Amino acid sequence: MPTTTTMKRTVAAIGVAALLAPAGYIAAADASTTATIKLKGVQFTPRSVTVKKGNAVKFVWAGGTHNLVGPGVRVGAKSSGSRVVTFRKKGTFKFVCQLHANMTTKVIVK
Ligand SMILES: [Cu+2]
Repeated sequence: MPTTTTMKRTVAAIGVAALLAPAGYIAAADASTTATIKLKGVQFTPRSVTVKKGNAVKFVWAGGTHNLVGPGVRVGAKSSGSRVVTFRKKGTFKFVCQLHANMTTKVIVK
């Protein structure tokens, strides 16, 4: 029987920390809010908005209970209020509500 030395080192360090790393935007109200996305029913309205780099998007809880999760943003479940998110980098940023399947929206920053 041959001796086999197997070094199985699974590097599974890719975890929550990486997923939660800020993607270039922070929650702040120091930029022009150029779009509003409502969380209502079982969906975001609209499903997509486009803003310019440096602008902000206001997420408004307009009906039902929802949380809001995106890169660098995590708001617990609630049924009213709002959150302004400023986008400082170009790209497409996806947001989800984990309480409702397929409840997603995206912010396209140009
Ligand atoms: Cu929801």
